[in-house]
Amino acid sequence: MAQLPSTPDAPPVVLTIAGSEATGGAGAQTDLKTFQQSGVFGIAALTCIVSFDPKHDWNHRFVPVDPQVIADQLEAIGSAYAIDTVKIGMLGTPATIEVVAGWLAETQPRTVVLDPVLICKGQEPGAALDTDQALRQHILPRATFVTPNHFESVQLSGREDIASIEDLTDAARRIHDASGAVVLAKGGVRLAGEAAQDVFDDGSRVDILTAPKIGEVAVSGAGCTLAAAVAAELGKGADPLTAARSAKSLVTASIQGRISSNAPFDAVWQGAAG
Ligand code: PXL
Repeated sequence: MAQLPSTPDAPPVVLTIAGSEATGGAGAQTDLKTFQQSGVFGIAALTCIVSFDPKHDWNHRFVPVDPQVIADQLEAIGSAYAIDTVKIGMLGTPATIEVVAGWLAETQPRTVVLDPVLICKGQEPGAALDTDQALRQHILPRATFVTPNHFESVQLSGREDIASIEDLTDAARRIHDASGAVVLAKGGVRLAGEAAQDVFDDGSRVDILTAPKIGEVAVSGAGCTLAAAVAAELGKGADPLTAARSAKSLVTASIQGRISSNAPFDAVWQGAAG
């Protein structure tokens, strides 16, 4: 049977390559909700499954998806759609990174938004070292837009510490210089003051994005939402700074509308953006 062509106002297709976080506060679940809220057709390739352990302080139980199964998902996706815009979230192992880097090299998507998840709450720092190294070496050079949080900005910039917006601005520039990507470095609740400030640096201009801080505790899924919303906006054709601004306002609304559960952290709700 012949396929009907997509309607002229068909939404852009945006892919997330990310992990599942079973409670729906972060990861691929969050990315797909963000894509829906942003008006793009969201699809996902799962890299790992994270199940918090309520009996052990809600630590992460982490199970990687078999590298061949990741390759299979990407094969199915790439055969169905010409992928132009990708968001990359948690990859989790060097083997996963190898598969994803190979697929990016082969497919050459125009826009690659990287949320450089170096370590998740509850993960052993030591166990993550090889993964961090592989991410820097094989994925970061393929990113066109990168959204490090405070910890990731310290790691990726090589700075001793980031204690002020000036430090974060310097870190963003260093990460841009090292990667060539547009950088949106997030201060979040980690920088003192009334506002949640992020530094945007595309190599030619630097902007400080500011929104009122909502509480002093980080909410699960805010970083995933930001990167997914940037990808969605870029997929719809926005320029990087406009995409960053729209994404930040979606995150602010999603934090404002957060939901609580029996887990010790609240989860963002993108639907609150209306
Ligand atoms: O928030 C970072 C993150 C990303 N992806 C997955 C996660 C987490 C943190 O819990 O579980 C799958």
